[in-house]
Amino acid sequence: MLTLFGMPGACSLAPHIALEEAGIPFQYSMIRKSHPEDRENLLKLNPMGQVPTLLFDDGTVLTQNSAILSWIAEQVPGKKLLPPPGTIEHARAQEWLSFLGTTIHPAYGPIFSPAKYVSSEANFDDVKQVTKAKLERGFEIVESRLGDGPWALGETFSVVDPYLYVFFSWIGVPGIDAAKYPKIQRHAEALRARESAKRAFATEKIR
Ligand SMILES: N[C@@H](CCC(=O)N[C@@H](CS)C(=O)NCC(=O)O)C(=O)O
Repeated sequence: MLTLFGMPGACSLAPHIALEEAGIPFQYSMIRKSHPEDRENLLKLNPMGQVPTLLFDDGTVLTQNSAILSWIAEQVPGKKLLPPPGTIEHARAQEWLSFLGTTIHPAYGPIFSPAKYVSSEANFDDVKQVTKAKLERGFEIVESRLGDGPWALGETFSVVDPYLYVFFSWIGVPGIDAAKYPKIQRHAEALRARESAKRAFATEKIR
């Protein structure tokens, strides 16, 4: 059986929800921050020591959200978790995955771990403020791109949606007011109401 390595509420929540949506059998292996052996084991599979990491029965390992989310969607074409390859709609979905993974996600880095970005503690607040502004700009772009929804791609739910949800769910950490983004808020509420999300939240013991 597939094993998804994840941390509660981390970006690995996106493929967790996507696997639940797809109905692909899998087990969830929780990486616990308080258990260094969990990370040691993860490092044997993924040299970055990061989640999500997907382990197949034959020992194959797949990392990176965009690759994992795309793989999941492609296993169950009938569920339309991505538009058909070769279409502009598919390219649009990839555009969303890239934007979220390369613009929104990294902007949280200095907010969660400023010491990885600047050496002097005196600069921590500064780097956090700079990246907070980047995040606000990023979410403004997302807000302007969300049409009438309810989903990122319009009327059809896709693997883009849990990915967007995860990053919006962290918005309070840098102290950004979620109410500035009513469309993304509506999207988050719709996502939270899905059975797949409820099952993933229960497994990760998050709300
Ligand atoms: N580019 C990777 C980033 C993965 C990532 O940053 N994962 C975080 C959780 S959201 C993590 O594992 N952090 C722990 C660490 O870096 O040690 C992806 O898209 O999958």
